[in-house]
Amino acid sequence: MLTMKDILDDSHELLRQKSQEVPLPLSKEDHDLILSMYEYLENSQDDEIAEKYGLRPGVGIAAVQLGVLKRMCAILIQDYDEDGNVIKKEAYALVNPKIVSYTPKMAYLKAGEGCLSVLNEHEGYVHRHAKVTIKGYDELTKQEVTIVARGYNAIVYQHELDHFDGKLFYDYINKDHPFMAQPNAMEIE
Ligand code: UDB
Ligand code: ZN
Repeated sequence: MLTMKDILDDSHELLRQKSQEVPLPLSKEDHDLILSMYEYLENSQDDEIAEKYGLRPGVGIAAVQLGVLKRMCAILIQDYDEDGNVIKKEAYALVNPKIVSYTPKMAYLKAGEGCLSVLNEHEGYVHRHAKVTIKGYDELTKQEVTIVARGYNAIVYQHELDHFDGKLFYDYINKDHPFMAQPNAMEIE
């Protein structure tokens, strides 16, 4: 199973390189890797397992964060009710996902972003498209998928897909005015 020691930090130059498209169907090696990435997200969101292995609770992870320059990422975004039951789950193991359209309207997380590969805090707003449509192949369901993501979910996909092109969230923070919102940008709590 993957743990924090498998995840590269941003001092590693691989994180700044471009990932390559992956041939389908996946090789056994690529299949095992993307499933273990998805499993990391599940484990990290399980309080007991996360505590036992010291996992940061992740909502997304890209292959390059494990040192593999391939355009693959896993996503696990869950909503819970007040008793802690999952009421909504968005789960994918995406191969070659691509943004096919987006709204000009922007959004940012009020609390800013972090990254499994970034240990230091980088404060400030990270503006991203408020709505994106993504196409790719999902290795969990073995089919081509079209995903329409809004708000927080849209931010997660853009953060992960940026990893494919060597981009990190803090590249987008305005150095002089980190908390200056762009006109008409939507704030997400
Ligand atoms: C994350 N996690 O996974 F509401 F179960 C962040 C880290 C960097 C803090 C681990 C996160 O937002 N977790 C979270 C939030 C919840 C419920 C829950 C877990 N990422 C993914 C990443 O680094 N991918 O490369 C950073 C996010 C910042 C904005 C979008 C992705
Ligand atoms: Zn990241």
